[in-house]
Amino acid sequence: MLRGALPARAGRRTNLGLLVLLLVAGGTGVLAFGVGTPLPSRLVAAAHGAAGLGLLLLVPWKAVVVRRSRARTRGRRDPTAAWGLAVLVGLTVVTGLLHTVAGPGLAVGGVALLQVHVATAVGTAVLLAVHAVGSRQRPRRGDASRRGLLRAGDLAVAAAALWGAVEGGLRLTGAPGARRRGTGSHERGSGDPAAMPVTQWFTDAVPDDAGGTVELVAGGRTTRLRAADLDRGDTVTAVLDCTGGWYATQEWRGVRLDRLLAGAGLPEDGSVDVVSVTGYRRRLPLADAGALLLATHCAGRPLSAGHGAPVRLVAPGRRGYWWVKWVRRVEVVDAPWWLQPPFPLT
Ligand code: HEM
Ligand code: HEM
Ligand SMILES: Nc1nc2c(c(=O)[nH]1)N[C@H]1C(S)=C(S)[C@@H](COP(=O)(O)O)O[C@H]1N2
Ligand SMILES: [Mo]
Repeated sequence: MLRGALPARAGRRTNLGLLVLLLVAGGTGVLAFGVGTPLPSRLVAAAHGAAGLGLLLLVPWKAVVVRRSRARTRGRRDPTAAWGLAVLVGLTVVTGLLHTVAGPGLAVGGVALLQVHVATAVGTAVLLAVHAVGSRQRPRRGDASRRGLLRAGDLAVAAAALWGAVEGGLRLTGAPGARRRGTGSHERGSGDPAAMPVTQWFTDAVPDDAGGTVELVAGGRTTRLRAADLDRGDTVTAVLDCTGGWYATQEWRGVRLDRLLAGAGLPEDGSVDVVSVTGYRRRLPLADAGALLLATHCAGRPLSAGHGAPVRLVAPGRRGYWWVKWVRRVEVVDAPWWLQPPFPLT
């Protein structure tokens, strides 16, 4: 890709390069929201950054494609979708980069930059489908030849180098982004829950009254527990890492789920539904019960209303959207945990 004269190389391979980079960026972006453990999330975020930034490398080549296309098809092809795509891709890259450099404080009209990033990425996917399906650029056997793969390799190396340069630049300048977690999240309010953001998934809001009891449904029996009964002194230090781009390390206190469920006669490989008074819910594997906590306290103080009082789930190693707040019901079920939407819909 990066060898030889520009115009001679511009064309089908440029478009296919853009397609692959966009697919990798989109795929790793969604994956980044699914993984919460340090090494996998770091690898996913690095691949995401390299693919997204790599698009910039192909701009000079694509400019040639665009000029040729305009000369050839003048007036016969509606270019609206193509230029809309250009605008959305540009916004996606800029918002991603700004979030990476400066952190989750930046917002456009009250909407966090990372949410704008995801929204423009979704728009990009739609217009890309329109643009690419109409374009009839198909891979050819030659693309997988030694030379074809070498060119693809050049692009991958250059994209990784560009990502490395951005990372190096963050370190050198001491920008906030230099201190972000493997997931790309920036630290906010560790050890100080009052300084930690209160965040809802876009479908939910803080309830007026979260009640004071939790319904436990297991082994055919329903038990109603007062929140105070759930403060059994089990503690865990865990990182709450929101897909909105911030994280905080806190000490949580309450009762471990395996202790709570002990003796209930549980299914071998069942799951547990954790349901909020708001209807928000997540299903987790029972096998994880020993690592999950129903928390009543954070940093030694009762949870605030915003942070899930009276009871919330603490799910170490999982992204924030698993940490159900205002828990009303905990129910053991036979269904597998993956039988649910990958991201909350209610
Ligand atoms: C067309 C698709 C996309 C493109 C071109 C793109 C591009 C980018 C770029 C250039 C960055 C800055 C990376 C860096 O400087 O290291 C970034 C960051 C990020 N993007 Fe995307 N993105 C896309 C889709 C998505 C989607 C769908 C999601 C989530 C559902 C997502 C989540 C993120 C996150 C969490 C970061 C911060 C990562 C970090 O700080 O290391 N992106 N993106
Ligand atoms: C970053 C993503 C992309 C952007 C911003 C983009 C933008 C554009 C623009 C503005 C044009 C000129 C349209 C006109 O004024 O006539 C164009 C032409 C074209 N694009 Fe893309 N494009 C992208 C990715 C792709 C991909 C992934 C493919 C195919 C796999 C593709 C295939 C084509 C083809 C074949 C033409 C020439 C059309 C013709 O000559 O009739 N593009 N693109
Ligand atoms: N009931 C309910 N629980 C929820 C959410 C929600 O919208 N509703 N949002 C989740 C998300 S996305 C995150 S990041 C954390 C945020 O917890 P915090 O507001 O205590 O910081 O709560 C999780 N639990
Ligand atoms: Mo979140």
